[in-house]
Amino acid sequence: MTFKRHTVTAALPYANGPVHIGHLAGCYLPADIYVRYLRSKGEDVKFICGSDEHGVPITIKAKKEGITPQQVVDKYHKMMGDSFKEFGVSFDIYSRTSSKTHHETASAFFKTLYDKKVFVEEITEQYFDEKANQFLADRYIVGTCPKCANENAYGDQCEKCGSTLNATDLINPKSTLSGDKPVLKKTKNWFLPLDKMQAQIEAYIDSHKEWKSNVSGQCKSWLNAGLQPRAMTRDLDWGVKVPVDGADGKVLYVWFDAPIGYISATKDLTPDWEKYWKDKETKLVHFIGKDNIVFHCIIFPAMLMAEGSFILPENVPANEFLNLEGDKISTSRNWAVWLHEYLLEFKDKQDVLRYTLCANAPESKDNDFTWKDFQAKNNNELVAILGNFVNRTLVLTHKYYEGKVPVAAEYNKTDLLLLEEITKFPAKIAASIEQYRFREALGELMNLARLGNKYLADNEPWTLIKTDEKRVQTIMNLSLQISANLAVLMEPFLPFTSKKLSAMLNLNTGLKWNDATRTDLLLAGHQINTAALLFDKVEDETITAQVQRLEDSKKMNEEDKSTEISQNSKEIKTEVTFEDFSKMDIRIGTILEAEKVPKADKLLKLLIDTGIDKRTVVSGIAGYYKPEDIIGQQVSILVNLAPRKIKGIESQGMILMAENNKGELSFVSPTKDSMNNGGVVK
Ligand code: B3M
Ligand code: ZN
Repeated sequence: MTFKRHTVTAALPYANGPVHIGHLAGCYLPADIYVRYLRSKGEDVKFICGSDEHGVPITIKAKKEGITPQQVVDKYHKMMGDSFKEFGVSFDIYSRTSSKTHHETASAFFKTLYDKKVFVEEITEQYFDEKANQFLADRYIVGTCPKCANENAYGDQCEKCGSTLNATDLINPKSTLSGDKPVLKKTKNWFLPLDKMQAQIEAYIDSHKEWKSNVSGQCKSWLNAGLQPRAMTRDLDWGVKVPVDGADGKVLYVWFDAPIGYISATKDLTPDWEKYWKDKETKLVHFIGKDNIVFHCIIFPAMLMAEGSFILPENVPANEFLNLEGDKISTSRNWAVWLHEYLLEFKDKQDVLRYTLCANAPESKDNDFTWKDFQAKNNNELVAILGNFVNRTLVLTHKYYEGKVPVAAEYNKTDLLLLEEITKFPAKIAASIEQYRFREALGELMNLARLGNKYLADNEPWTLIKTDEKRVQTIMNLSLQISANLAVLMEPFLPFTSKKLSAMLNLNTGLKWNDATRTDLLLAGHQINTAALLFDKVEDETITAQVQRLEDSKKMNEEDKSTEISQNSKEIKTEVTFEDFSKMDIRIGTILEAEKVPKADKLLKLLIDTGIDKRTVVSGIAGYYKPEDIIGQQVSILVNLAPRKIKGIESQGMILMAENNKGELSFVSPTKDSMNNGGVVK
């Protein structure tokens, strides 16, 4: 089936943190390559994205930072939008789900299904926090996993054993809001009866045998397990209000509203939006990461089917995950390469990261990003193959012909073979892109540069120039044609370099994909511009610095864990005897000196007069106290704690701190000035 137009979406990222390379490799980069290719083919395409601003992750982040959910999403929406743009991700619109259009669209969509009596209303018992006076989303409940006894399992999942859980499965459930045991309370919600739609959804999935195997595999396993009704509303106050009577204090389930975000973003983009969502001749493709498969392949299609007037996704090319230096990317552990930081540190090197991430894309299995590999891809491929070929061609053209394209007088057998080869590339690369095999496509692009390099090396125009000027003209003409074709074909992958090269070649703007089947894009006599290097080497120091930064965050995490001051808890620790307690020698001391520990945000190095001696203690209080403010402060210090090294400094003891339920710290110190250093705390 051929299509008249394309709607391409990339998953709406949660606006609760900046973009990292895992996001890029997972969906934004392949989606961008696909869309740029379609545009180059002259297709009618809309590329849709925006921030997902609802859902529990946002409210959790807000609580953590002590700001409102709106402040969280405002901050990250701007940050993500800016860095996508600078990286060359060419969305036609980057919208957001807190927009008015979205609230109206999602709300109307729900109302349509409600009026069609699609939903099943059900009263269930949900956990409620009486102190916080609110129902608890799964992520706000922790307890013991019934399968593996992990004490910190969430209401929806145990991260230790990987089981999917219901909040009511947890043993000893606790609300993370108040720390109290939540109570079960009845509440009404609206369910999408996926069980009744099983056959319809199965038929839809079955009709798409061409989907990637990682995608259809996940769909099959959901279908085999039997689809269950799923609540499309939640008892929460952040999100799109449920637009029916008797639904106060409820919002749409974030996975109901978020995919509708694609539709509302298209509405914000063009008054013609319906063409892109309701016309059978439109091809709808969703680029996502593997954790979003079920929502895009089963739940969203089910919603669209139930509504009735929309087309269904034609393909959902999901990628697996990208790891970093052998370890899972993690925001909380700061184990990531952040896009905004990369863009600052590697100015004008967007294409190097685009190249590395595409060449290493986790298309069929999880894959690893390493800085060493980044360096190797840059130095051995971009510089040594692509950059080298183009540079030799342009420099020689300037040297021999003052930058004017020479006439190809006559072709010999090698030339004719080469000409034939060149014309095949657009179709080869296109075939891979159309099957969402971007690594393979990029490999083919590089093969064209390799072909050019080999042609130059085999024919040695720099030697021939002394004996056969005519021949050199042909060689240089052909090399220039290859360079021009490269400029066109690399655009989806390396848009910045394509622009640079096109400018150097003084190439017609507006060339399309199929123009690269020609071998006469540069006419004889055409003047090219000054040559500059397309890529420069990435030096060892640069890579070492990046690896060091990651090492530092790993160390920091380990130290954070060991110096972490235990959270407030209602539970009393295991009983100890008086003997146990009296083993601890706690004294009054005075802080004599205080300074920050380099490269450790939370740590201060203190010199303390204990009345017995003067000793160094490393303490995790830098978030609460400035060094200069605590000189002279009296403290309680445990003096017989075994010394240990923190950040290379030997810490000889521990000062006692009180912590309130906001995590704020205060010294435990005597209230009478007359208490002398060395005085015993008992
Ligand atoms: N925000 C999940 C994620 O960022 C979710 C995607 C929504 S796509 C409609 O992984
Ligand atoms: Zn478990």
